[in-house]
Amino acid sequence: MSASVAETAGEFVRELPEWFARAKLGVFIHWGAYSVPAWAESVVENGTVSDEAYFPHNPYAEWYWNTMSIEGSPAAEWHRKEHGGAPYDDFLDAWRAEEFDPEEWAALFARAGADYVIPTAKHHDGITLWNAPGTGGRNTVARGPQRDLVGDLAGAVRHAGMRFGVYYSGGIDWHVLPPRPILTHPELYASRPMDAAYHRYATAHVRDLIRRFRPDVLWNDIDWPDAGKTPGPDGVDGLFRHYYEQVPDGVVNDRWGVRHADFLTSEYESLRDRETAGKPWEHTRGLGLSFGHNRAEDPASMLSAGGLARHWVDVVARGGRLLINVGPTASGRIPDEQREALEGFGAWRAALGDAPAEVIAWADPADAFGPGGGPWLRFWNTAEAVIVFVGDPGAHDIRLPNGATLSVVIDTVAECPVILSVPKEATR
Ligand code: FUL
Repeated sequence: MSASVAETAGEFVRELPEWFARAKLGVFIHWGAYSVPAWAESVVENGTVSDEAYFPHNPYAEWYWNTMSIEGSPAAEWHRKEHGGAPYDDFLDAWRAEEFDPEEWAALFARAGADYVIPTAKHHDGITLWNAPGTGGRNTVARGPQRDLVGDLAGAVRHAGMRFGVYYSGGIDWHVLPPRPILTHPELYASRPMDAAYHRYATAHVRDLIRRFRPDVLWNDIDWPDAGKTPGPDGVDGLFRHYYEQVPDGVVNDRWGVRHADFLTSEYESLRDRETAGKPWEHTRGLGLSFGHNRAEDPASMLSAGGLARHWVDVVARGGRLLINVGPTASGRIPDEQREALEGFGAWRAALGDAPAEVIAWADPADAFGPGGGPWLRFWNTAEAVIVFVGDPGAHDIRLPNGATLSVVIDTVAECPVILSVPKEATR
């Protein structure tokens, strides 16, 4: 179905395209020159500590350029010792992607049951993963991998039957404004290039992405240059209008700094209020504490298949969709622990069938959970059944959202929750 769109003064009124309304799982890919050092401390989780405790110990390996620029930070020390303080762009040339096999990645994501896949087309370091206009050769076609990574992935992902979107860092571009460094969230928003020239540059990139790849999702990050926020055909509104004309069932996220968004985003423990704002939403996180591959990731903070299953079930039970991230190595391999989590999750999830039923929002969102203190429970409300996910073994009298009681004995819970389907009649 293609969505209709009406628009007045930057307020687009459109139905959420059906494919996205039903989508429950996306795979995010953070892959860049930062995958060469692939290093961050793995001690804090985004959204759980103050800025002061966060930025010098940033767990996101894709933030390496900023974190290595913070004097006295462990990343600065690491960079000096391991890389002799080399300029960041040396990593672009060292990034070879020699093992990259887009079909093999796409097959893995499809086995995990992904509905859509979103790679970073340009992250904060400003390096484009396709031959973007105006980059003067600072892209992966001219340097490093010497491949159109976005194009190769778009083809493979669609061939495997999934939707394809792109991430684009419209707000932050460190090749335009190098990190000074950034130490707080206000500084983050203030260190966006905001002028008209950068707005034109970024707009040309997004238009080029639309023309070449017709992305099903435009996932912008950290706002948009202020010069492009004024209403009119040349600003973000005009860009959205053009996008919807070209890709009628495409969607845009909420990180453009303008009124319109097709869906809201939360990230780890940040922006969680967007999950209950009454709009479509997507939660994102990495399998560990980082999006980019981090060779120093604490194994204890990695989601296994079971952790991923619980996280996904929880997000969907509350009406959202999960955009789970993989961080490939610079050579182009999905690290074993990430691969195993996706494979194990996919094998478990297959029990739900190829096209899991549409999950209907509960009248009372609290009905997504069982009562506290009991076994780990989540309830999916579908047209035909209430699907119950039980995360703990034992003899349970499970109180369903309609008040009926379901008595079950669960001998073992291997890793992922046990799935029970209770016909709707039995829950009335
Ligand atoms: C954040 C970025 O700063 C992270 O590096 C990552 O891309 C995440 C999805 O969005 O805001």
